[in-house]
Order: sequence, then structure tokens, then C-alpha cells
Amino acid sequence: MSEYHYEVNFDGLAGMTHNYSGLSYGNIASMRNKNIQSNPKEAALQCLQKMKFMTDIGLVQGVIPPHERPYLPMLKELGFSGSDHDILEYAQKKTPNIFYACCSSSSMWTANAATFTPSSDSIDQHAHITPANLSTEFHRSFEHITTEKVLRKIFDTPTLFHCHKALPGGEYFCDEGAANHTRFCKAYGDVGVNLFVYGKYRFKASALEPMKYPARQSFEASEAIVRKHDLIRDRVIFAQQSPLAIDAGIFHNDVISVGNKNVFLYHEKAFVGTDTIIQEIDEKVKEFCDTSMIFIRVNQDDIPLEEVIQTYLFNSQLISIEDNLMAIIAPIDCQKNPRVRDYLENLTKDPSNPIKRIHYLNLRESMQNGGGPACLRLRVVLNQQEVRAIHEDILLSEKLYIKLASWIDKHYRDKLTPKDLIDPQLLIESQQALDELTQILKLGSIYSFQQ
Ligand code: SUG
Repeated sequence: MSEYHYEVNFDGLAGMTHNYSGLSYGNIASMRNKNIQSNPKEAALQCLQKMKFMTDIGLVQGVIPPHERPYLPMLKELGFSGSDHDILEYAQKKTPNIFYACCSSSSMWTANAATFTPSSDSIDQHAHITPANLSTEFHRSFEHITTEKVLRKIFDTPTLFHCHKALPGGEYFCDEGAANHTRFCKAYGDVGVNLFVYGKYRFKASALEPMKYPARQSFEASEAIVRKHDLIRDRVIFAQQSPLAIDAGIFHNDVISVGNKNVFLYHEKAFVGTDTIIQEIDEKVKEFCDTSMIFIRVNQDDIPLEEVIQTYLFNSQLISIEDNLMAIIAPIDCQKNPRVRDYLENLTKDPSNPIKRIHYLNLRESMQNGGGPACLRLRVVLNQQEVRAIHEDILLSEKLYIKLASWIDKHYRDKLTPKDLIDPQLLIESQQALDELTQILKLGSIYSFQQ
């Protein structure tokens, strides 16, 4: 019998500056909700409740701490100086775009933190992890600095885990992490076929590019990840995201398709040449994974792209709860839309697929910035030896859940508008809270103010 493998979800927690300053161009929710009031406490609690829900249904769940924001090291690097208060005030007044970018709590969406591939997929039989440089959107382009530190603390066994540095920043190797990566397999520990989805080529011009919104992932970045992770090339598929979908507001592939093991739920408009991509996945999974794919295709007539974006149907988590049983963890926005709710209910009644349960979660605070259930988690497939090797204090237990709930209650504000981000007291509160959090999670020093 093969050894047991886990799919561990590492979720991010919203930070104390969680706000709506409309930073993400091409992310409809982020643009639409610019300047509304946020509730950071509710945001963090919603993240934590989701993690608790996952452990309650029997999954292993990890917690990724928020990054320090406002991020003074970046403001200083960009030439602001003086006291912390002076820096915040001056930056907000003179360059509000830079200021707000340095305040975003976007590290909560850990599907963009990194790309992870398991040891069974690499020639060197190591698990590989590369922090995403997120270089398309300035407010996310420095997340990798803290992400790398956190990942090195969690996966601190070089004989098992290869923690890479982020790809070079700039416009050529734009990498958005696991949001554009899907792995198909029979069982988690078996060899997998890895699908990498990119928005456009950066080293050559092509007519197939979005016209309105940025294509965040470059082909060259996806290809570099495949090389660095030492993946067996025959078991890799590259697919281009449909430029029309990007221009409609589908800024990551995990907003238009989701896979788990041999099941793939996707929208017909997901890729350039969707049928060809599906055929390639089908053939490769048959050839290498000793199983057949179950494809669930959603047509434009079933659910139009506009409703895909409103409800975040494809940003659901598709999880295995028993060997042959899967569940969908969907945002409540899917339940509120009659067409999507009926679609999901019919799906669970269809005997040709293993999805038999739907759970709806309220993730309103994250959703209003364009982040659904799947955005909030980084999937990591580990064998038993690897699970034992990771930093265990970040794994959610009943005890840790209680500690985190009271930590959130103590430190987070329940109202915040972008103009409040200038408040020097918020910076002090955030630093105190994060310092306490690193003690709870026993992570040591990961923030600049702890050096
Ligand atoms: O990168 N929103 C995030 C949402 C990320 C969703 N992740 C996945 N699909 N995996 C983004 O657009 C909004 C931030 C703001 O406006 O402050 C933001 O960054």
C-alpha cells in the first residue's frame, strides 16, 4: 500500500490594514469597492473561520501570518525619510498611489504567495517552492520578501524541501504563483500532471493578448518555474488564458477553473483553444497517472462570464473528503445567485462526478477585494515524513484557533477607511500585534521592525 499523503492548505490571514483602496487594475471587485469602509477584524475572523471549517472536516490546515503594513522599508527605499509619522503623512499627501500600495493587506491571498510542487513530480525528488514575485501590481510586488522568510521557516529541511528565491522582478518573468497552477493526479502521492496557465509571452509579440487589463502571468515565468522545480517536462502542460476572459475581469486562472486529483471544473472560455488543452490534459493524465480525467465543463449558456466574476464559482476549493468523495467550498455569493446555486446542486446529484457536498462560506471582506476561498489558500501536497518536518506551530489545532481568535479580537479594528491608514497609532498597533503573532506561531523574527 502506498504511503499516505496530505493536501495541506496554507491560508493567509487578513492584516490589520485590510482596506479597499482599489489597487488592483483588472480585478473588478477591487476597482468597484474603492474607498468603501472595511472591517479588518471581520476579515481576519472570516479567514480564521474558514481554516477552522477545514480542520473540522478533517483536513490539515496551516496558517500564514499577515505581512507588516504600512511597509516602511519600501517607503524609505523610495526616498521618504523622517519619523514614521512624517513618512506616512508625506507619502500619503505627495504620492497617494505609492502610499496605499504600501498599506495593502494583499498577502492574505496565499494562492499568490508561491508555487509548490510535490516531491513525487520532480526528478530530484524534492518538494519545490518558489515565492511569486507578483511583479505586475506594485502593491503586491514586495510580498515575496516576507513570503520567502516565512516559507524558509516553515519548510526548513533542505534534504526534503527546496525553497527558491522569487524569479527576477520586472516585466519579463511576472509570476502570480499557484493561482495559475493546477496539478492532476490519481492520489496525491502519485505522480502528477502539472498545468501552468499564463496570460501572455513577454519575449515575443503576439496578437493574442488582452487589450484592456494586464496579463499577470508570463509564459517565461511559468517555464522558469518548471525548470527550477526540476519537473519532468512530459508531464507538464502550458495553457494560455483567454485574453477575452482577462479583459472581462478574470485576472487569475483560479477565477475560471479549479481542479482536484482527476476532476477539472472549468469554463469553456478559460483558455485559448480550450478543447485542445482539455484533450492534452486527458491524454497526459491517461498516459502518466493511471487514471482518467473527469471533466466538468461549464458553458457560457450555463453561467456567463459576468456571473462567474460576480459569484466566484470557480474560486471555490475542490477538496477530497474521503477517497472517492469530494466537496466544494464555495463563497456564499454562489448560494445567493439562483443560477449558480442550481448548477451546484445539480452537480452534486450527478453520479458521473465525485462532488457530493457543497459548503457555502461567508468571506465577504475578502471577496470585496476580489479574493474567494481558493485565493486564500496555498495547496501543499506532503507525505508523512514531510508533514512531520514542517514547522508544526503554524498548523491549526483547537488550541491555536482559540489563541488566534482572541489575538484578532484584541488587536484588530472593526472599521477602517483608506484615509485612516495614515494614523501612526495603526502602525504601532500592527507592529505590536504581529510581534505577538510571531510568538504564538513560534516563527522568530520575520518582520523588519523585529531586526
Ligand atoms: O491580486 N486583490 C488581489 C486578489 C487576489 C486574488 N487571488 C487569486 N485569484 N488567487 C489581487 O488582485 C486588492 C487590493 C486592494 O485594492 O487593496 C487585491 O490586491
